[in-house]
Amino acid sequence: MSPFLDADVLTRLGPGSAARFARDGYLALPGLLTGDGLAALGREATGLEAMARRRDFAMACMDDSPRHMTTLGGHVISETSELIPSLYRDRNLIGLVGQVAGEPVIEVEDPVERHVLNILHRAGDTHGAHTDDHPYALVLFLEAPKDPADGGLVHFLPRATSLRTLDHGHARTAHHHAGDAYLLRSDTTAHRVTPLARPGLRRTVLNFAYTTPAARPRRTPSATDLYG
Ligand SMILES: O=C(O)CCC(=O)C(=O)O
Ligand SMILES: [Fe+2]
Repeated sequence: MSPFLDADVLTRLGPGSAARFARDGYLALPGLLTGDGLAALGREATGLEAMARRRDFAMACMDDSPRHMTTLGGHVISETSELIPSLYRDRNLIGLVGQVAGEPVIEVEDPVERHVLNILHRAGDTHGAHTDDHPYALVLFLEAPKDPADGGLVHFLPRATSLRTLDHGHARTAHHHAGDAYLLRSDTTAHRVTPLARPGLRRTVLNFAYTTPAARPRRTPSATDLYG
């Protein structure tokens, strides 16, 4: 395992992680990044932020849900960073994702979508409701508000029939700290990130997308809208 990842995260979680993921469409992976991993990826993200672009729009293909955030697509990340693409390809990390997913997973070919950087850094910044084009998303937290009352929570509903169902009842929210991660069944779980509650807060994540040999990616304009 890379020195930047805690190889024992699934052991710490105990048995039943794959079953919980299948039921919830979500599994928290607290402390997946080691202290060294968080520091190195944090430095990398700080360097990349200068190249990232501000986005403020409603995404038409996702029920006009809001995007108020700064993003950088995988194609630009690959030109600048060795660390992020090599961590994305890490065989042990891909093995861990497959263990939780309950099926072997593979890298996404699309250079834009495979690994992206999302930064919320202004009051009200939010990554609105959507589903992803690829089946699995591993989200790594580099910065996050410490207090759940400050927002930046993941709000999600597995097996969602529409994005609107996120607002009705059974959806869950989850709070994470820097160094944590979660795995999401991201093509069928409606999800969003709740707005940052006040100025002075930051929430920075890397999203690693994975697929399966059998999956046929949905082709929505969402990645081009947000990272193109
Ligand atoms: O920031 C998050 O927790 C979710 C990111 C996400 O949904 C995405 O990049 O597609
Ligand atoms: Fe997503």
